[in-house]
Parts: sequence; C-alpha cells; structure tokens
Amino acid sequence: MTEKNGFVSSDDIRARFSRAMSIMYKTEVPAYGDLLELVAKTNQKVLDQNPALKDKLARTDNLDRINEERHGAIRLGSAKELKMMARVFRVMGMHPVAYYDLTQANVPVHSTAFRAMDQESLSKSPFRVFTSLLRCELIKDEVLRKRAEDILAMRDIFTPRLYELVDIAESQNGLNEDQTEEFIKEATYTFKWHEDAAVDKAFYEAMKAEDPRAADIVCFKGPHINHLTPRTLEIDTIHAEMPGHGMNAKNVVEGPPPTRPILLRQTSFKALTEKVSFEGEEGLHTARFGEIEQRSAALTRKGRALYDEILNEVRAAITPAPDGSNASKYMDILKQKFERFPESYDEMRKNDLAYFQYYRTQKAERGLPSDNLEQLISDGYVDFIPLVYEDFLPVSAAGIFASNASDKTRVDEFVSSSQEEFESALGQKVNSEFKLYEDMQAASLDKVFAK
Ligand code: OOG
Ligand code: NI
Repeated sequence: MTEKNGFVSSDDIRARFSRAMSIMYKTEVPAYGDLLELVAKTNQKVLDQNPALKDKLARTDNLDRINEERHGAIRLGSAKELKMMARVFRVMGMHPVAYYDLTQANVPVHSTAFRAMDQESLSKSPFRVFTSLLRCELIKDEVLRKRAEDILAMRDIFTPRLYELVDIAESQNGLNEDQTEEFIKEATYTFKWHEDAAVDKAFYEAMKAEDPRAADIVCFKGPHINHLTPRTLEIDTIHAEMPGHGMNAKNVVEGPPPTRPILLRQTSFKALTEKVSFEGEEGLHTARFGEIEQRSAALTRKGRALYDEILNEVRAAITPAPDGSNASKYMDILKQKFERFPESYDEMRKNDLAYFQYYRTQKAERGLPSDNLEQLISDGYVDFIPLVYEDFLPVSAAGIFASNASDKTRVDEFVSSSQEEFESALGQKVNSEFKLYEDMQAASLDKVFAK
C-alpha cells in the first residue's frame, strides 16, 4: 500500500520489517517457528470461546494486531551504533520510549525500546525492539576494556547501502516501493546471526568470564537479534504446553500473577548453544532464546508504584529457585501479596491505577444523552478497555538477562543510573511512556464526546 505521494507509509514499512524479521528468525531458530504455531492456535481458541472479548478487541482496533504482534531485542556497543540505529528505526515510525537501567541487576547495559507511539500506528503494527547499549566503563579489567573499546570503535554493523537508504529516506521524507524493499533487506541483514565471530577465542573467553552479556556484544560482527517474542492471550496454557513441544521453559511466569491482568507476563525457554568460529577455532556461544508474553493493562505512575511496592514485598519473602523447587510456593505468595491490588478494571479505573481507552457502544449510535462520563458508562452508552501495556519491565528484563546467559555472581556495587548519558549517546531524549498513555486515553475521550 503506497500513500498518495508515492511513498510507503512508515507503519507499512514497520509491519513488513516485523514480518521479514520473523521469517529470518524462524530459519535461524526453528523452535521460534514452533512457538508461533502454538501461540496462534491458542489465541484462536481463546477468541472462539470468548466472543465478548473478540468483540471488544474488534471495536477498539485491537483484534487485527494480535497475531502479528511481537517484540525483539538487540544489544549495541557504542553511541555511534545507537544513533544510527535510531535513524533506521525512525524510517519505520519507531521512536525511543522509556529508559531502563539494567545496571540495577548487575547487567552492564542500559536500554530503551523503539516502538510506534500513537494508537493508530500501534494498531497497524505494534512491533517493538528492546535496544540495549553496553556501558563499556563498567568492564572492570582495564586491558579487556581497552581492547573492547578499540574493537567497538573499529566495527561498522550497518551495510553501506543502509546508510544511503536512510539518507534518502530523511532527505525525501519517505521511501518508495523499491527503496522500501531494499531498506527492509538491508536493515534485516543488520540483525542476522554470524557464525564467525569478530575476535579470537581467548579474548572471547576472557570477556565472557568478565561478563557474558558484554562478550555477546563485543565479540560479534553485529547485533544479532537475540529473541523475538509473540504475544499470547493465554500465557499459562502455553507455558504448560512448552515442555511437551521440546521447549525447556522457565519454572515460573515472570511479572504479575495470573489473577491480576496488568502490565505484562513473560516466560522464555533457554538460549540455544550455537557453534561459533573464532578466527578458525571452534567454540560455543549462548545468547539466543525464545519467549512469549501476555500483555494487559498499562498502569499509571500510581499503579506502577503500587506494583513495584508489592513486587518488592514478594522478593523479600521468596526468590524463585533456579531448579524450580519452590515454583508453586512462589506463585502462591505472588498471588497472595497482589490481593491488595484492585482486581477489576473498573476498580483500577476508579482508583486511577491504569489507563483506558473509552469508546461508544452500539447503544450510543444515535448519540449520547449527556456528557457525564460515569453516567454514560453505567447506562451502557460508553464502555472502556484497558490500554495495552506497550513497554517492558526493567525487573523482568533483568531476569531474562540473568537466566539466559550463564549466570555469574558479581559483587554488588552501586552504579548510578545515567539516563542523561544514555540520551546523549542516543542523540535525543527518550519519550515518556506515561505521557503517551495519558495522550491516548485523552484522545479516546475526545472521540467519545466528538459531535
Ligand atoms: C533484552 C531483554 C529484555 C524483555 O522482554 O524484557 C526483553 C536482552 O536480553 O537483550 O526483551
Ligand atoms: Ni523480550
């Protein structure tokens, strides 16, 4: 679909890129393909059994996006890479939203997520990419750090043609059909897995001993996509079915309990161990994995603060053991502690804990009898659906880092969060996710009351 001026819309470029990435990852990690099938089957079953949910999703433009929905993650090595990556994503209508400080979990990176920002674009393609930047200064060994910096300063992860296409897109403010095809091909190539590493094995092993995540970033030719995550409407069902499909899933689903449909819940299966050639010498690398997620209501600052507070209580009471031995106890405590978080969307709404999209029901087809929102809701003229949480959980992200790279105990030490430094590497400020949800909620109310 091309727009009037002959350019392909950025939403369309993003949707196509998301599909191209999915096809590539399926050939690289076949288990991802199996996971996609499982998710599509389960989503269909949920919708077939729940016509009311299906209707709500259709009425709020949320139905079509579900089976196409996924996120990915990449890790970058330098400010130069991050700046160019932001330009590449901008061509696809993806902008940096939120700042995640992973150093809180002893991972030497900080991150943002590139994604579409308004309702219309999100409903066309909600594809998002969690993008991390290595904080080289946190590599403790001075010799290793110096060499890592040199390697990163020398490498170029983008193809020459991709630079040209981004220049073209920026100067003419869009890409035509042929340029779009080419752009998707070149951009996808950036995220491809390379079997031959950029360094010798001794350096790789030394970096891995220092920090496996840093090794994953510094020792390879590019920022291989490390997972693609489809969105499921029923994560517990799939989590239970994963082992039967040869996927070694985590013991517990991360995030809020199944009894509270807020933010997101995620589970993943362990990274693949892949053969790598280190300047001719064979070795193994573990970084890539499979993951699924169930997305629910976006929380307000107040809702998020309550979520964090409860989760901290849970952590103080129990930590899930790596061998799964206390998984059911963990789930019990999680459910129990979250009992004080309001259960229904209406309660969350009345307590200003979550964001909503308001819409006119069929009853309102001939207009509204008043402009009193609460009255209109109780009389059935207006209904609401929570705004989908489009972002990530820092705690959850850290959990994924920890469980999918060989775990390493590091001495805990305070590293100051540095959003400003991240933003200067990025060359722009990250957008506030709260502000975006506020705007979306306000826009839905404007639409309800539009004459
Ligand atoms: C990113 C992990 C973050 C999520 O779903 O929270 C993430 C990474 O491992 O590079 O994708
Ligand atoms: Ni993920």
